[in-house]
This record gives sequence, C-alpha cells and structure tokens, in this order.
Amino acid sequence: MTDPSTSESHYFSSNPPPPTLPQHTAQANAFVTHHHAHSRRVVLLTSGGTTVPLENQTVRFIDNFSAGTRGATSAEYFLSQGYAVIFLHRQFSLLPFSRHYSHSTNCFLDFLSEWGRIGEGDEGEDGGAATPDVVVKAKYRREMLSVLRKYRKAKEQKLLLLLPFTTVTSYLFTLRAIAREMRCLGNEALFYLAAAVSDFFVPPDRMAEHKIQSGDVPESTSGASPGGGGKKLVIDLDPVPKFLKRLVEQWAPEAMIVSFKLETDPALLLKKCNQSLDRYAHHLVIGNILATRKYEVLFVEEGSAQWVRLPTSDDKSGGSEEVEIESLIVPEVIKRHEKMLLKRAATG
Ligand code: 9Z3
Repeated sequence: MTDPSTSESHYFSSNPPPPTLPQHTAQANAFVTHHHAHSRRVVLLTSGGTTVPLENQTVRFIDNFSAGTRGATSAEYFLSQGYAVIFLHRQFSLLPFSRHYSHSTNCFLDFLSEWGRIGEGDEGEDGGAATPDVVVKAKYRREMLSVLRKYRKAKEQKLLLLLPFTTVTSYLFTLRAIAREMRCLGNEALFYLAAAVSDFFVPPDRMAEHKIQSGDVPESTSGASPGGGGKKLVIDLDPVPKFLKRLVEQWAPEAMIVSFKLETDPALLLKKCNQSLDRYAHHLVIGNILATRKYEVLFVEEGSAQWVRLPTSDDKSGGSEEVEIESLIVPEVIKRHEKMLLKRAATG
C-alpha cells in the first residue's frame, strides 16, 4: 500500500498549482493577521462542489450536485456569532447574503418595482419625463433590510473573505495554503469542511491536452453500444489522496476540524462517519443523507452520535418563519469549539 504522505507529496508535486494561489495566499495572510491582532476567532469554511477536468484546455469536466447552500448559510451564522469567515467556495456557487436573492427561482428583478411616477420638478436625465425610481417591493423590504444590514456589517468590519476555486486540485492547493496561514491562530482556528470534494481525478500524465475527439475514442472491447457503434469513452480516474489526514496532522495540528460526510444510503451513514473519525482522528464528523440534508444531520464524535433535527411542523411554537438547519448546526459546532478552547486553556 502506498504511504499516504508519499501519495500526497506526489499529488502536490505532479499537479500544477492554480495561478490564483499567490494572490489568495496573500489575501488569507492579511485577513488572518488582522483578525489575530483583534483576538477574533477565524473559521475556514469550504463550500460547493469541486470539478474534475477531463482535458487540460477544459471543455468537459465531472461535477457534483452541491450548490453551496450548506456553506453559504453556515457562513452567515458564524458571522452572527462573531467569527471572521474565510469562505473557500466553488466559483459561482451560493454566497453568504446574496444567496437570498441569487439562485432562487425568481430573477432578482422580481424583487423590484418602479415607484414614483414623475413628481413635480423631478425631471429625468433626458430633460423630459422623469425616470421613476427602482425600489424593493414592499413585501420583501423588511427581510432585505435585515440581510443588507448584516452584509454591510460584515463588509465594513472586513469579517468575510471570499476565495473561489473550481477544480479539486485548486481546492486542495488553496486549502493547504490557507491552513498554513492560519497556524498562528492555534486552537482559535476552526475548519468547517462542507465542500463536496471529489474522491477521484485524472492525473496530469493521463490528461488530454485538447478537447477529446469522439473520432479518436478507441473501439470498445466490451461490445457495441446501441447507436454508438463499437466506440466507448472510458475514463480512468485515480483516487485523490486523503488530505484530511495531512490537514489534521500537519497543516493545522492545533485547530478544531469539522468535516461533513455525505451518503445516500442511511444504513451506511453512522459507520462511514465513525470510519472517518477513526482514520483522521479529528474532532467532529457531521453526517448527512442527500435526500434529508436540509432537515437532519448526525453529529458524530469520539464515543457519541447525536441527531440534530429541525422541529417538525407539529413541534413549532407558532411562527411561520422558515428555520434553516444551519441555525442549529453552527451553534452546536461553536459550543464544541468553546469547550475545546476551555479544555486546552485548563491544561495549558
Ligand atoms: C456535505 O456533506 C454537505 O453537507 C453537502 C451540502 C454537500 C451535502 P448543499 O450544497 O449540500 O447544501 O446542497 N459536504 C461534504 C461532502 C464530502 O465530499 N465529504 C467527503 C466525504 O463524504 C469528506 S471531505 O467523503
């Protein structure tokens, strides 16, 4: 069996770093230095799915379903609890605050209306009829004002750093670089790994430079496919090295590390979460099932497993407001982070 540290070193030496790495590292450095000086806790929150390119000049890639809802929503709750947030996210996935208005079924213009048809002395730029104002529709105004205030606060206090990635390789290079920048925070640093990270990738020595041509695909030895003649595109993927082990042991040895585990078969969830804890010896695995991830998650720690669930409609004490499960997950995580800080402080 290959030594995990060897496969990881090989991964980083054989794959090219993303061109954005120096810039993102410098931004993370400035952000961490600033908040460290203000004794503020920092969470590195990863969000959205990684891609696996099939060609160097990428036309096609393998992707996954994650829109980044968990990550973007959690970021807002961490900010509301006083954490500074480095939001390492899949480019164009959901972002904190703007998520309320971006990927929803409505076009953002549906939130707006025209107001104030020409008032007296209110001349338009064309010197003729004045242009009406564009305003937020009354029914959205209260909620938008609340989102706007939180967004402004995060911006003014420089509490949120947005760093995008696309491929699994750019994700891993950036994660490693930021983790190293965060080492100065010791156990005040928190890692909340909600991104859906591919387990497999095409290594550089097998990656086509140009768009794969259907004409170049070899004849299949496993028989003809209906309508496709004898051709089949077979994609040969290597496993991505288990970066979590390196994160826990070397990149961020003092930080609290929380990973997410996604399954589709409920019968496997607890076992897989425990396996992950045993293998990487980090602090907490939050298990979720694809179909129910917005309503319930399983917190798995050494020796315990506990469901965190949204109240069912019967349990709700009135209130028609939608409750987001992240409003329950994040305080539970912070409670554990605080406990860890106290314990470490007590043991020196
Ligand atoms: C998660 O399990 C996240 O909760 C979801 C969030 C991706 C399900 P949405 O974007 O979904 O809100 O729709 N993330 C971790 C998935 C993952 O790749 N985990 C690895 C694994 O399961 C460990 S790092 O092996």
